[in-house]
Amino acid sequence: MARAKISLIGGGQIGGNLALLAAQKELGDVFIFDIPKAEGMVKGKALDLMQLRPHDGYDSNIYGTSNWEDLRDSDVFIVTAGIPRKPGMNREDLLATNLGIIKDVALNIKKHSPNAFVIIVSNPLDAMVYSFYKVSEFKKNMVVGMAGALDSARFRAFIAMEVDCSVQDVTCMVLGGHGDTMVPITRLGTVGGVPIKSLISPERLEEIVNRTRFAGGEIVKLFGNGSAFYAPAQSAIEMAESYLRDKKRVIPCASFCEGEFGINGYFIGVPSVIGRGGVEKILEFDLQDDERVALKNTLEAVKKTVSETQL
Ligand code: A3D
Repeated sequence: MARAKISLIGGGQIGGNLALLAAQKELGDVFIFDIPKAEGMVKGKALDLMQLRPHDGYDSNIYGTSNWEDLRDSDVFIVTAGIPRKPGMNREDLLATNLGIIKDVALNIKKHSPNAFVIIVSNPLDAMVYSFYKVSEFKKNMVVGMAGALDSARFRAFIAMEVDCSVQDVTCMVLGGHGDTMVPITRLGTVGGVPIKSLISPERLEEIVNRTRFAGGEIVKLFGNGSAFYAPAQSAIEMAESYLRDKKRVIPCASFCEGEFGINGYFIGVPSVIGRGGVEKILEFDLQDDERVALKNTLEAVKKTVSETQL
């Protein structure tokens, strides 16, 4: 059986880590793509990763390129092309620059790999994934945005830090857009099956929810230049792995809704089953009134950013 071909569009901070994780998990051969000006950088990263192979013993090949032809017939694309945030910027401030980039990327992916599964990471996420979908005209199940996986991982990490327990036993999900209006569903969070609401006071839980909402910004401020990359990379790899290995993991991600949770015609963070069919289904459940209001609020924020893409 041929190895899967994984193409990473953008070989910056997240792109480099995606390559490392994809190779270490032997998901397939990895192509790191960037603009011609950055071709030396991605070729260098690829070579460095090839030389890491004897330590880890993985057999994936890693290539760097700025030639779309090399990406022909890829199985999966993970798109991080664009610029990241600087302190004081919100994700929407990236819209104009990253929109131009995503349109170019969408047309090239459509031309070279029309059957691929595409995971968008570039910000502002909800608008980027929507633009990619519209320009590429891919089927809705083959395009997805990475955000909920990261937001949920951040929420889980903070809960584990608070309870002082293994993060493995913390289950929580964050729905909605990838911005300050995201919706952590605290009601369904558990630690080893015990509801988090029985372990953490409402006031403290509210602080944790707020830290989760602004977790990306907290890191941007600490870095001073650029945004988080380790956890974002791992979140996208989890989604790629679920597709390539048909694991059917349930991952909160920005999927195209057609009536689910009362949302129509937008990509928004919802619990999604990812398997060989791409986003195979969305797991819908009854929301409480406050959650419904919060989801409506986040949808308005997504609609506003999407409307600015003028597609
Ligand atoms: P960075 O290290 O700057 O890498 C971006 C790369 O994209 C650079 O190497 C650029 O040269 C490259 N690039 C620019 N234009 C093109 C193009 N047309 N084709 C191919 N490559 C191009 O940024 P990063 O890796 O830290 O972040 C990448 C993106 O992910 C940014 O938009 C971030 O805001 C976003 N991000 C999203 C999340 C989510 O949870 C959704 C989290 C963290 C970062």
